[in-house]
Order: sequence, then structure tokens, then C-alpha cells
Amino acid sequence: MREIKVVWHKIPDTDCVLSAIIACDYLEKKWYNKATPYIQWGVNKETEYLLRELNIEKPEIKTNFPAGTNICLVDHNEEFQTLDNLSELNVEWVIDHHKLKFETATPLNMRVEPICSTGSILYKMYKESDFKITKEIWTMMLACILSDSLLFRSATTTKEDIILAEELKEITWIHNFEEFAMPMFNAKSDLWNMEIEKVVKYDYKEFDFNWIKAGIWTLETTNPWYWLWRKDEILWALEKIKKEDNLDFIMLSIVDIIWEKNTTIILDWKDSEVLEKVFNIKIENNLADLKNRLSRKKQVVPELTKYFA
Ligand SMILES: [Mn+2]
Repeated sequence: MREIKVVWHKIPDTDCVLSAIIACDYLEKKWYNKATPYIQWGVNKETEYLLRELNIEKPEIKTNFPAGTNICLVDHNEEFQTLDNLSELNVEWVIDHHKLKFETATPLNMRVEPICSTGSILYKMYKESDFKITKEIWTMMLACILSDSLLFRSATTTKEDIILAEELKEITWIHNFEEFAMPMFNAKSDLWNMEIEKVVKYDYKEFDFNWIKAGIWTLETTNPWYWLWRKDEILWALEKIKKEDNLDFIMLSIVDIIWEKNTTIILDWKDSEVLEKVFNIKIENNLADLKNRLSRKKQVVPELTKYFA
């Protein structure tokens, strides 16, 4: 009996969670008797909403597996983003749309494409096969595309994603993307009751820029004004996290999904100086106007990488 565990990265978003569930369906149709999805951390509210709507059970949390377990990595490939004991595991599959930093001892199946979501890649993989697909799976793919592309607003969106979404529109009968995606975005923005530190760390990624340890947070929301209004509390949280996690540079981008604007909160003059140089802007009251740079992956991190190099 061939088994495989499908896992996604440490701080999961909708694309990776749903992609892992879709990948299980795909792998079971292809080569494996059993494929099971696992999370390494709780899911965000957008994903929670979708799982509820689609009637899918939330997968179990697990951060390591017995040595030799067959693994499929979905929506990530870098070691620090994944299972604690990856080097002891047998990675047989990687399905991803991020930059690659990966080495294995044995050959593996790898599908990496520069499109907006892992869901888009999986859709293409199904198209190349003749597997039967349920309406839930089609719908999940569409949700992946709309979530990761912020309804095609993000710079990571490619022409191909739009074509794939249009095809999915016909299959799923979901004809109004706006109507389908808005409750997702609203669910994601519903962080009112959460502690400010957790809010700040909600979508957190750590980067290593040439010995500079940087924490870059993004808060994608339909109500940015609310978080800007709580700026002082956020600054307090940023300061605390910077100390505790030993970071050299931090920033928190409040991304307005509706009006496509990025307002970034900066803690101190040192970090301000960096950002002013990188983006050629003026920072006032700890706020940086990063205009329509909605994508951390495509529009923020590459610029900072260049700067710190
Ligand atoms: Mn993704």
C-alpha cells in the first residue's frame, strides 16, 4: 500500500490549504492508495470560512513524521517553512509557485510554475489527465486563484490565471467572482477580537537578507482604516516582536484589497531610512505609502533583496 502525506507551509493561507486537499484527490487518482493532508499551524479565517462553506473537515496539525514517510510539499519548498524533520523524510512530490531552494537525495516529481496560485497549477495537472473531478474540487481551485490573486488585483496574476478562472467559471457555474470572493475577503479581515500581537503576526514571513534578519508582515484587509486607527498598539507589538525574535528590520503592510493600496507601518528611523531609499519615498508618522504594491513576493521582497545585497 502506497501512502503519502501532503503538507503545506507553516503559516497557511487559502491557496496552500485547499491545494493540499486537492492534491490528495489527485495523488489518490494517480499513484497512491492513500493521500492525507496535514497542517502545521491553525488556518486563517478566510480558509476557515471556505472549509465551512464547502463542508470540508479541517485537517489535523502535525509538524513532523516518522523517518522515511512519503511527503508531498504544496505551495512551498524552502526548508525553514516546512516540517521539522524534512531531511529524514522521503519527498516524492513538490507542487509550488514560489522561488526554488531545494535539494534531494533522490529524483522526485516536481511541478513549479510562475503563476498566481498552486490551485492554478493543479487545475492544469487535472486538465492533462482524464480524472473525474467533483464540483467541490473545481470550486476549491477557483477559490485558490481568487484568494492568491486578490481577485486579479495582485501583481502575481498572470494572463493564464485569468484564462483558467474563466474556464472554471463555466464549470462551477460561479459567474460572479466579486460575489464569490467578497465574503472570503471579509472573513479574512474579521480579526477584531484577536490580540494585537496575533494580528500583526497573522501573515508573517521571515527573510534572511545577507545576514540581515527581516520580518515582513502583510495584513490583507477590506477595512484598512480600522488597523491604521490602531497604529500605536501595532507599533507597540512590532517593537516587542522585534526584540523577542531578534530581528534587524521589520515592516507591516496594511493592504487594502478593495482600493488596492499598501500603507506600511514602520517602527523606527533605521528601518524608515531603508524603506525611504528602497522605494524613494518620504516616511511620516511611521507610515510609508507604498502605493499599489500589493504583492510582498513580487513587489517588496525583491527590492529589499537588491538593497541589502
Ligand atoms: Mn500560494
